[in-house]
Amino acid sequence: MKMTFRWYGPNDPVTLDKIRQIPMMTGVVTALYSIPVGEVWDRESIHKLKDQINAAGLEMEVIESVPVHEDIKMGLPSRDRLIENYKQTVRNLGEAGVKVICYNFMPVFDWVRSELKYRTEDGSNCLAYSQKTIDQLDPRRQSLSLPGWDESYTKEQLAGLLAQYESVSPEKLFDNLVYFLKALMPVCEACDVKMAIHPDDPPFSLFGLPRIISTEEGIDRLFAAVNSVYNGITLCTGSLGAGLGNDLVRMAGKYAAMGRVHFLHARNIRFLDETKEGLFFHESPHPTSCGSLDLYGILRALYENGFDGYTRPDHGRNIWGEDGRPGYGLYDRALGAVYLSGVWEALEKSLPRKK
Ligand code: DNO
Repeated sequence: MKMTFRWYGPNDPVTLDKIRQIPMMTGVVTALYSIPVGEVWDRESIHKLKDQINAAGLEMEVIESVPVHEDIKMGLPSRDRLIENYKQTVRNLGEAGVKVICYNFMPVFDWVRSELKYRTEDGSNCLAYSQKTIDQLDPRRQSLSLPGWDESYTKEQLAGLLAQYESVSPEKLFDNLVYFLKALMPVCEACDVKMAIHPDDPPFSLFGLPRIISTEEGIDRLFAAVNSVYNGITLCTGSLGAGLGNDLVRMAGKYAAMGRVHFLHARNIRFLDETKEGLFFHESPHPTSCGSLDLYGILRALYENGFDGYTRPDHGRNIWGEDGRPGYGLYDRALGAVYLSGVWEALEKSLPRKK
């Protein structure tokens, strides 16, 4: 397992020097945030970023994300030109030693939470999701401020985009994803860059928009439709774990055995209401006993089935007075990294692998 840490670039208050001091940290996961979605990431900017990271003693082998333009997701005629750009970005990243690209295919919104600073009983705060709160929001009417989505849309642009999506069924979205990946695979194979789709977070439809990478069935279908090891997933435990029917230990073992888990986002969540209508969870410290997900069981299933890839501690809480970027402060993620590395060391020293 290669432990990495998400870094939001030179303006991130969690600096490379701090990340470097976390035990067993090998690299950062980052992106070129200034390039508009759909444009080619040029060699010069990629190398500049890589040099800066390498100079701090860290690697840049995983990119999160190269965002996919909405026109590709909707299957508009402009998609072919945008896919050509994406291919060139893959080539340029491959040349710079990047091995994995994490991306998602969620229409309009990336990850969605209803609360950014949910206060937990130990005095820390974290991200939380309340179905009841989300059900009261209407992005067609209100200005939303949700973490993790592009706030560069005006209210009118957002309404226009949502209207365009009314004709995009889940079937069509799936076909558009397959079209995108089939076009990309030869380049990925030639450049040895693996695509790792991030599951929908949360893993069900929101605001009437389709979501298709939410369940074991959806992932199986994608793997069958584009049957290349370069078409894999980012196993995000917190995202898939919010889907009440998802058996994460099973999925982790199965996809690791297929060699399709290219990146692990390890995070725990704690359910306070597990009904569909009242779903409420908040993010919790990473260890198994702190949340509702069996982090140990997931790591064990991955280990036993041959996973040895890139991992990062996903979202942390704000602790010790830190007021970090939602989910991405330093301290709790650092604790998470050390917990994950500790579990992994114990697995390596005590258990054989199945393959
Ligand atoms: C949230 C992240 C996501 C992820 C994208 C990948 O914390 O895991 O925003 O980066 O979905 O494209």
